[in-house]
Amino acid sequence: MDYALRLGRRALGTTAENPNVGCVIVKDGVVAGIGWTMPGGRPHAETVALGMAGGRARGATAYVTLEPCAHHGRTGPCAEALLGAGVTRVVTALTDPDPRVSGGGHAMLRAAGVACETGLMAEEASRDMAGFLTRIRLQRPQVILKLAVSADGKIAAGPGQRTSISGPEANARVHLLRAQCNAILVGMGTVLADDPELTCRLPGLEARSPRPFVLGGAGHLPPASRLARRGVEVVEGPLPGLLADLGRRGLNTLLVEGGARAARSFLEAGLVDLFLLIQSPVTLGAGGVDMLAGLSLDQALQPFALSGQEMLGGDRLSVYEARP
Ligand code: AOF
Ligand code: ZN
Repeated sequence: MDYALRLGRRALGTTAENPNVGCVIVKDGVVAGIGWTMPGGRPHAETVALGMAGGRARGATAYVTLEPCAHHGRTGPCAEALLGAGVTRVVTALTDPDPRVSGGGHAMLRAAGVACETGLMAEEASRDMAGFLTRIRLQRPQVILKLAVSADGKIAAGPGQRTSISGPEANARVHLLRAQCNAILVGMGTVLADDPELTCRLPGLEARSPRPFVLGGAGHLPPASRLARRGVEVVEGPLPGLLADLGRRGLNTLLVEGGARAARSFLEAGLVDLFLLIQSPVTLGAGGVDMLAGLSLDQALQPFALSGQEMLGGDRLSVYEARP
């Protein structure tokens, strides 16, 4: 299952509105086939793994990170494909909350006499597929807030000044995160101050840039800005309605990259699921721009629990998960 989860993670950010599922087929202790959900959401992971396994799937065990689907979509149900290939045991991490599946895949397999267990590495799978799970359960994308701040809690040396705060290792991690998210959003203040591009610039992953959005309100999008030239959507209005709209459009994950006012709005609305705080050792001084536009970090972190910390070069990344 650990291997299947790793395979599923390769597809992060590429499968919306589908989840990023991984599948490993094992016959007599040997891996016979592997697969993950293909870009755009089809073929599903099981179909890919069965294709590789061929006749070796007969009598094999399939490890799948999500319950095999039971509905007729663009192709037949994966549960049926597993049965057709002669798989005799299926182990899954999670039940699929999609109302079209929701236990139906497991039931179909059991009814046909397949040994079927679920719940293996469920916690890890819930983290990996949090985007899809959040969209199905809350009808909105999972919101990941990322902020890079100085040792004294500033995001820029002064108002309107583009300031680089974190080092190359942290920046590379942020670009990987962009590749793994469906959409990215910044406030108009950040567009005016930084003129960001919001693309993934990791070698080989350039095609995986998330769809860009700007939260309007403070001024207009300058026609000569990088985002205007790329084509960006300016969105406005109360955040819950805005997120519901992104959810209806099939986006599983939204990365909010600042600035201070956008971060504060999402935090105050209780709409941040994952808060990634990058703290650099540099000091910007009293003239710097406060990281949360007046909201204290202690207060902002109240609804979160620290779930991990690591050093990225000289910068510290702290991961906070919203408490359920
Ligand atoms: C699986 N394996 O790899 C994925 C699954 O629109 P469709 O027909 O592609 O179906 C989408 C639904 O299928 C999606 O909402 C989720 O319930 C399931 N995704 N299922 O067995 C996979 N990606
Ligand atoms: Zn399927």
